[in-house]
Amino acid sequence: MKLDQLAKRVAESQKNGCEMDKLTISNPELTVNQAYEIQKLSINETLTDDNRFIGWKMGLTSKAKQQQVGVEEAIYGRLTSDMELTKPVLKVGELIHPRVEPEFAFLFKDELKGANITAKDVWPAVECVFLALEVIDSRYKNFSFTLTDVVADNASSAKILLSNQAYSPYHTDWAQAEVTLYQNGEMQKRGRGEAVLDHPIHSIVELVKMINREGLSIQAGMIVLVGGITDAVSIQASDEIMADYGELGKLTLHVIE
Ligand code: OOG
Ligand code: MG
Repeated sequence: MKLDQLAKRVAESQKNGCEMDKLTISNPELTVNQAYEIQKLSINETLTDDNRFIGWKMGLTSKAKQQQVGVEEAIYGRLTSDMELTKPVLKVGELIHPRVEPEFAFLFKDELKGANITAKDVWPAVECVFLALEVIDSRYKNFSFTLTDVVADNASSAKILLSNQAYSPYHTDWAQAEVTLYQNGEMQKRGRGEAVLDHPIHSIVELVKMINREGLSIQAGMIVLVGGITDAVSIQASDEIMADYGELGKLTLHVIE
C-alpha cells in the first residue's frame, strides 16, 4: 500500500465529487497517522497561487457530531481558499451528499504552537471570531466511514461560509452563545457553544496539541473552525439555510443546483 497512491485517489474524488469506497476496506491495516499523511499529500496536491492553505478545522468536537457519524474522537482537517464561499450561495451540483452545520471560526494574528499550551495562551493570539456555516461532504458512500477514513478524506471538508461581521474575542461568552439552525423556515437544530468541548477555546487548544505532533502550528493570518455545535443537516438544491445566533446575528446560505 502506497500512501501517495491513496492520496491521489482521495484527491480525485474530492475534485470530481464522485463517491468512493472506504480506504480501510482495501487497506485494513491503515493507521490514523498514515491517514493524516494521506490528508496532507492530497490537499498539498491542490495548492496553487490561487488555492492557498488558509487554516485548519476541528471536527467531531461535540457529542452531537460524534454520535451522528459514530466516531468518538476529535479530528482535524485542512482549509484552502477554494473552500471559502465569497457569496452566501452554495452550488450542490458538484457535491455528493452535502450537509451543513453551524460553527464558530477564529482568526489568528499570532502563531500558536506547542504541546503544553492552555486557553490563556490562545486568547491573546486571536484577532477576531466569525459566525460560520460549514458544508461537509464525505467522499465515502452513504456518508459512512471509520476514524481513519474520515481523517484521510480531510475530515469531510467541502465549503465554508463566514459572517461578514467579525467580533472581538471578548465580545461575548462563546460557550453560552446559542445558535438555532433553520431549513426553509423550519427549525432543525439548536445548540450552544459549550457543546464544543465545554468551550470553543478548548477546540483550539486541542488542535494546537494535535498538529504539534507533526511539527505544525497555527500561523498568523490563519482561520480555525472549531467544529459543529449541533449535528449536521442534509441539504439540497433550492434549500434556504439560516443560522440564527441571537444578538450576534444571522447567517443565511442559499442552495442552488
Ligand atoms: C466529519 C467532519 C466533522 C465537525 O464539525 O464536527 C466536522 C463528518 O461529520 O463528516 O466537520
Ligand atoms: Mg465541521
